[in-house]
Amino acid sequence: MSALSERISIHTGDITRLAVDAIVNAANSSLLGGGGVDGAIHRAAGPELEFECRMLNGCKVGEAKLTRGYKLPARYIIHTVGPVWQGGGKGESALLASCYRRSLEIAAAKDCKTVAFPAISTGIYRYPRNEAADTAVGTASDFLQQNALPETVVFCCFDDQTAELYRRAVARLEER
Ligand code: AR6
Repeated sequence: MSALSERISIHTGDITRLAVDAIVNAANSSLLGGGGVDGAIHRAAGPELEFECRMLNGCKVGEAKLTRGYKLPARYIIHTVGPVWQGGGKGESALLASCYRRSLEIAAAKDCKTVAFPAISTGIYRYPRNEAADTAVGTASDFLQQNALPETVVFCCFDDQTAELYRRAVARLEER
């Protein structure tokens, strides 16, 4: 087992249930809630989350901002805004990589040992799942190789097919 595969874990299930130091939210630039995983996180965290989010003045695509986790088992929520897929020629891949990198930087600055990510942009924002998994795993792995924290990155997939894409993305990276 390489150090990399020991520090990346792939989980199938609901990210709001994970008792980790921080979960990442696939938000929109208003940070005031929405559908998908964002809606689930706001429902599970409770109304105080939106109250804190209102003070943050939104968030740019590719950037990330931190709040408390409120009623979630996770201590923090890192809200990031993924790109809307527009065919791939509008810098989507660099913006998606930036979401992962900025979220990991914030997690490290808060001493988070374990951080869980959903598959950012692959739902309502229509980013192709396979390409998104490659970017997620590649960016996280670069970060882990250069930083001691977080110790572990969890990719929390909502279904088994997505989890399988992540397993293959990790395997491709380890073959290199
Ligand atoms: N746990 C883990 N993953 C989940 C969960 C959950 N509870 N619920 C959905 N997913 P999406 P986006 C998966 O649409 O594409 C919101 O309205 C889902 O299967 O939540 O970045 C925001 O406010 C998919 O793989 O986020 C924005 O407006 C992944 O999470 C917009 O949607 C991301 O799907 C963001 O769109």
